[in-house]
Amino acid sequence: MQAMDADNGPTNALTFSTFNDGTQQYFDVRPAANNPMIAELYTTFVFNREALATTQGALKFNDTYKVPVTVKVQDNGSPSLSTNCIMLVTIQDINDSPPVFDYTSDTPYQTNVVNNLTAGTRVVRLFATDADYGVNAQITYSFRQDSDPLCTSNFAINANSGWITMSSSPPRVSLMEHFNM
Ligand SMILES: [Ca+2]
Ligand SMILES: [Ca+2]
Repeated sequence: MQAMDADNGPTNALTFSTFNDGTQQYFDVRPAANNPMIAELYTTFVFNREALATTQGALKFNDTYKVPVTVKVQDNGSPSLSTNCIMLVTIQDINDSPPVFDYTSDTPYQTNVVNNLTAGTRVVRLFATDADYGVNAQITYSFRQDSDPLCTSNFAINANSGWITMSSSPPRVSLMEHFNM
């Protein structure tokens, strides 16, 4: 950011600082090496988008988080005059959260099918969530490549919805089969 001071002489020496409004702890402002009228804003904190809901001072706009920071610029005159500038720093997402299924080891997905189900019959729906944002949170469902061939020959999975359906009619499964998908 750049500031100007209409005065001349030594009073146009400017000092930049972060304003003490709660988020100053995350930022540091320093004059540019070759121009004292320009200040550069640095972070002193490792932001984590998934933790911003509990980060002091972070503001949520739809699914985007912004952190306000107020920079104060003051001259060297007497009395010293100053101006504040409020900026909103958008915290962008990185893909650091894997999708997670909504089951636990105590409550695995399980369902029973009978031999006379027709192709297309819905069997069970998988559901996963991803704490990231945008494309980083888009989920595609598929069977593992090393899935039991009996599984992949009898069931289909919808990549978008997570629904597993019967894919063959008549089914080629025994009533007692168990599948790991
Ligand atoms: Ca992710
Ligand atoms: Ca993330």
